[in-house]
Parts: sequence; C-alpha cells; structure tokens
Amino acid sequence: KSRGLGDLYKRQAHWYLATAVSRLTTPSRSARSSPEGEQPLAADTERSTEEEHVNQSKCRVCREPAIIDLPRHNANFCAEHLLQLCRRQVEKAIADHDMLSIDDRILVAVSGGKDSLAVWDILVELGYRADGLYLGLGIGDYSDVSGEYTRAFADERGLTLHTVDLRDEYGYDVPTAAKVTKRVPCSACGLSKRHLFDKAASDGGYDVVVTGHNLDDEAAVLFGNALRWDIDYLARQHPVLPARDGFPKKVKPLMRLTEREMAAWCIVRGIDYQVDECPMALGNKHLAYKEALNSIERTSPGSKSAFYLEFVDKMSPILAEHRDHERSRLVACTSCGAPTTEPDSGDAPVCAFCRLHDRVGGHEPVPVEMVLNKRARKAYLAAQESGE
Ligand code: Q46
Ligand code: ZN
Ligand code: ZN
Repeated sequence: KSRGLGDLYKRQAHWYLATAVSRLTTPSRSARSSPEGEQPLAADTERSTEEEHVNQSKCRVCREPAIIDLPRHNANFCAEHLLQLCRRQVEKAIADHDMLSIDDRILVAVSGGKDSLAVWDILVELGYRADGLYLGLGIGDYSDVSGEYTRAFADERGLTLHTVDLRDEYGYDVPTAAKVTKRVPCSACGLSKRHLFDKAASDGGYDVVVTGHNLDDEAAVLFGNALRWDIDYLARQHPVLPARDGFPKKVKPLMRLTEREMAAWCIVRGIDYQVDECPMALGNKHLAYKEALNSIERTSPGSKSAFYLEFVDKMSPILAEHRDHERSRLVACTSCGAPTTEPDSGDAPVCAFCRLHDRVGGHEPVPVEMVLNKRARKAYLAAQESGE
C-alpha cells in the first residue's frame, strides 16, 4: 500500500509497538473501527522473546502486563493507561496554556501521519468540535497515500474533512516549487501550509488551528534555534500563538507527548497512518537534531522534555516582548489580504505566498526525484522500484 521512502528506525519502532500492542489487546482488528475504541487487555499466550522484556513489566497503574515503557516517566503502561496518560497530557497542555475552549470551532491540520490523526482523535474524544483540513502537496506517492489515510480516518468516524489540492487550486506542487525557486522543498512547503491553513481557518470561520507538533518536533526545532541563538525564531516558538492581525489562533496540544507515544496511541486506537517519512525530509537537519536529542535522552531520560517544557515555562515569557514587537509591524498583502511584513523599499506589500504563487503557478509538474540530492534520489528510486 505504502510506497514512500520510509525511515528504517521509524518502521522498526512502529513494528515493535504494533506487535506488542496487538498481542495484548483484543479483539485487534474489529475494535479498530470503533471510535469509542478502548480495547480490553487479554492474556497473552505466545510471546516472542523480543517482546518478552516489555510484556514482563507491569502497568504502573493497574499492574496488568505493560505494552510500553516510558523511561522519562520511569514507568510502564498497559494500553488503557497509556491512553489515559495521553489524554491527561493533552488536557494539561490545553489548560496550562489556555489553548482551547469547549465552544471553539477547531480546524485540525491533518497530514495523514500519526500525530495529526492522533490529535484530531484525542480532541474529538475529549468532546471538542474539530474538523480537519488536508493539503494535497503533490509529493508523489507519499501524498497520495497520506491523503488516503486521512480520508479513511475521517470517513470511518463521520468527521468533516476539507481538502485543498495545491496543483488543482494553485497550479503548482511542492517538488515544482522547489525546482523553480531553487530552494529546499520544505521552504515552499512550509510557507504554503502556513498560508493555506490560515486562509482556510479565516474563510471557514474557525476560532483556532490545531497542529500535531509533538514534543520531539518542538524540542528539535528548539535545538536548531538555540544552536544559532536565532532570537526571532526562538521568540515565535510557543505552543500558543494568539489570534491577531488576521492570523488565526494556533495551538499545539501534543507539546507534552512524544512521537513514540503518538504511534502507540494510534496503534491502540486502531488508527492506520502514513508510517513513511516524507521523501523530501531525508537528510534534513530536523531529523539530525531529533537523533541528537534521542541519544541524550537514552543516557539521561527526561532531558528532552525538560529542555523544551522548561524553555516554554522559563524562557518564553522573557521572549514575549520580542514576539509582540515582531507581529506589530504587519500590514495586509495587497494581493490576498493576508498579514505580511511591510517592505523597507516602500513597495506595495505582497505576502510570501502570493510571491511564490506568482512565480511557480502554472509550471509543468516536476517529479519528486528531480529535487532530491544524489543520495536521497538513489534511496527514493530504490524504494520505488522495490515497491516498498
Ligand atoms: S511535508 Fe513538506 Fe514536511 Fe515534506 S516537504 Fe518538508 S515540510 S518534509 S513536515
Ligand atoms: Zn494499566
Ligand atoms: Zn498574499
């Protein structure tokens, strides 16, 4: 089904969790379609030696066999209490940072990956009114498969999903934009995503945009920003950006939960998601920062969450003034009306999205492999060929 490039580490972690969970939950597949979905634990009869060390450990809460060990909590959890922990961490993030109120109309930015599907699932389960928005980025099979997972998730649960396709509606896709602008794909991709989520939220009358950024994502971004002491980016790195000057409010309810916990949430809840990494991500710095932090975390559990959560508690208030100053210089784009910075030249302000769209809209599509570096292209083509 999935033909993307894939990330060996991620696949192994996914497989390991999936195996441990499926052996300890029952019924496995039939419960998967249930949106209620908390699955009872069952006695595990035939365990492989690889699972043995997790399965021998007991849940901290109920002493039943555990499905996951969480060294940063110095504890193991069964499926039911893992879900409880995830829900509580989301509720804490929402309460601590005044992210959402129960009356809000919420738009979730969904990619088909575990984090965005999990956050949508958690919010709906907690009683929030949340619709989804999927952007078709045109990144080959990766986008096709991601879209399929997203649509299946929404259909199975009767949730409202909006879709915007870059190629159909704006005449370009991410690989083409990267080729024409001669910049890394993530630059055009991130810019398009931010603009189109803001636009969809304001067009659709939504109060807030939710993204699935998790603790690993935020810690990796913080690590990169701190390596350069990039004050503008550090100031903007906050789990809540309030609505202002035409920007919707944006929040990150998964700020206290890791990638691994989100993968486990999806597996226990029966959510099928895109396991492959975006082919454009191979070799990017973000992944290298994640690996660096994971290696610190292995020798010193809890470091990653302390690094990020203490930043939010202690440094973010200090940087708030800088953040406010940045936002106060915004004016309306003369082409689309979105907020943008005022040009020093005295020219009419045109936002970065409109400039990108003017430049790349209408170009012939460029295949994914054309914008990968040599190593990434080789791996991508090999994965395509093997039908992976
Ligand atoms: S989708 Fe887009 Fe990511 Fe792929 S091109 Fe980069 S930014 S890596 S989240
Ligand atoms: Zn338990
Ligand atoms: Zn514009």
